Amino acid sequence: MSPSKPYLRIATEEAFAPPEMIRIYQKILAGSDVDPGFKGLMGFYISSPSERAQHIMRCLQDLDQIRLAHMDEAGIDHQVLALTAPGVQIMDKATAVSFARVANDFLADAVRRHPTRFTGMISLPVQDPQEAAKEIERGVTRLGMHSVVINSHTHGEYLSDPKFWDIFAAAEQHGTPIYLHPNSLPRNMLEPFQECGLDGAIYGFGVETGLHALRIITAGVFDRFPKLQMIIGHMGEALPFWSYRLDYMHQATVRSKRYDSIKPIHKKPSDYLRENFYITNSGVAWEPAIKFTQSIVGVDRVLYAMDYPYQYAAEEVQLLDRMDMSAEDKKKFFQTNAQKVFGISAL
Ligand code: 1DF
Ligand code: MN
Repeated sequence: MSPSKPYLRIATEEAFAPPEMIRIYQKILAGSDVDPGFKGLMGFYISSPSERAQHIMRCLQDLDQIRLAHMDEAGIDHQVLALTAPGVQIMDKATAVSFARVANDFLADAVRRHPTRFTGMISLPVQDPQEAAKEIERGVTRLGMHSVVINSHTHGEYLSDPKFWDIFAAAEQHGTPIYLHPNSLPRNMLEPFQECGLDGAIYGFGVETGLHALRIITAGVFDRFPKLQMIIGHMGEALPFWSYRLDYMHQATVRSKRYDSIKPIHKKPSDYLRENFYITNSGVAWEPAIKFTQSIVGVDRVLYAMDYPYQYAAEEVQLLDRMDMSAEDKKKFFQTNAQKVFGISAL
């Protein structure tokens, strides 16, 4: 590598959508009793004539020339790709099981075409935890993938429910970290966010995904699966900033025996953040927040992400290049942490 290029830039929360998935989404959107959060999110992107929506739809469906040109333009050497939210989790169970395989095969093909540019995350039919566990195995052994993406809740259900824990068992067994990515808000949470236009990436996504990660922690998932690793974007969905209060109030709540649903766990909530989570800066090209998060979870656990194509901003890359941070830590942030977490071999 030349001295002018002291690290490669690996972006770790980058979205794609096979055209066939858009057709499935169109069918769901044309049905009755459509999930209102899904309608507000994917209904918008698929049908809006706005320049932003049309551009995003085009970029999502391209895993060749358009995307590679944008990566070159912004200086992104490598993308870690995830089926865009909500992925297969909005589908009925049978469609989710069959289409997850199609989407993972589609992604594996793109990685085979551009092995030095793309790495894939395995999509899961969370609706069927046993099939999801099998898909992790297939993704690892047949498709050469080493990480998993789950788009937060599935029809309003959370992974804190032990009925989903076969997924955690498989992820721990195969050493595949799970990227807990946002989804549109579930029905029972949507209204107070949507009526003021704050349900999406501006705020609602972070609130709901942060809640989900916290539910996983307080349910004792990491006591049961201590080697399990998760990844959360958007600067940890603000959880690092909450750490002190979470730790204090968690022990106070447990001791007061106020809720049956919040039982003692082995460690403090922030200990799990430090030991079981990686955090990406997707959507947050902001030096103080990145450094604060590094100070909470350590420089080995904070990674770069762009959130292409939803936040394609080449100038943010330059901004982050100029962060006042040691060369060693900056290389961890942009490159080597991602290589380790996502099992990236070809660069
Ligand atoms: C948006 C943002 C959409 C993110 C996404 O997937 C997404 C958005 C549908 O702005 O509507 O992944 N994001 O992660 O911030
Ligand atoms: Mn995203």
